Amino acid sequence: MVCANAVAEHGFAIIPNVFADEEVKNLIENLNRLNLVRTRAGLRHGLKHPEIAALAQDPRLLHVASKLLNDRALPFRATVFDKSPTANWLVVWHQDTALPLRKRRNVPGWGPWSVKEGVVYAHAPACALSKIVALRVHLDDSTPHNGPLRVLPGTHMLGVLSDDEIHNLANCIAPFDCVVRRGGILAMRPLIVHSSSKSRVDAARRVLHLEYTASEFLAEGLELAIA
Ligand SMILES: O=C(O)CCC(=O)C(=O)O
Repeated sequence: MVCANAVAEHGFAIIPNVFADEEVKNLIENLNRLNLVRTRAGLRHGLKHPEIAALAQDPRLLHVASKLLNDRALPFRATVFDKSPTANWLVVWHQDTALPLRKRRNVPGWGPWSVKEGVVYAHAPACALSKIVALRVHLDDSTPHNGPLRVLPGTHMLGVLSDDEIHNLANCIAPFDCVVRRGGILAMRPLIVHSSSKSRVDAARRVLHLEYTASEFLAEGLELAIA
């Protein structure tokens, strides 16, 4: 079930049928019951909700994450991406380079800094980002029509890229649409260049995006916040 070679080579892999339909239904019901303060695209800082924190500790997810990290796996951030007819959005090509940290500390290679919903963030260097893996749990089928995540395979190996470099890569690498059935997982490295389009249909496309690392200390004196 774990495709560490595919993730190492391409920066992503799809693992189908990890959660049964009933488990996904329960998770959606739990999420619906929470009084979520959401952004337009979904919800940040999901690990403060016990239901989401418990899912992040699911042995199946920890097993996949620790195989990909080749070490233990600690969940440190959860984001719900909720694309629907009432909240239809797109994201342009980018890499995930901002990390939540406990405290601001000026360390070479880290920054610029910002604060989102009370949590301190810094853009991180490639050496820190290479120690992270994300597992995206699909709460709905993602299809070619409802704005699936789209990736540029292999770009996770190119380090932190400028906007111009990302733009040029998007013009010369064929994108791959990560179509994943409900209950399946997409494993991805944060540095893979990715985007998603607006949905063209009425079907919702909800994803729980969980990030894992082996240690909260990614650099001298910088500790990840659990967010
Ligand atoms: O779920 C999506 O469509 C976008 C996800 C994304 O942009 C991200 O993880 O940074």
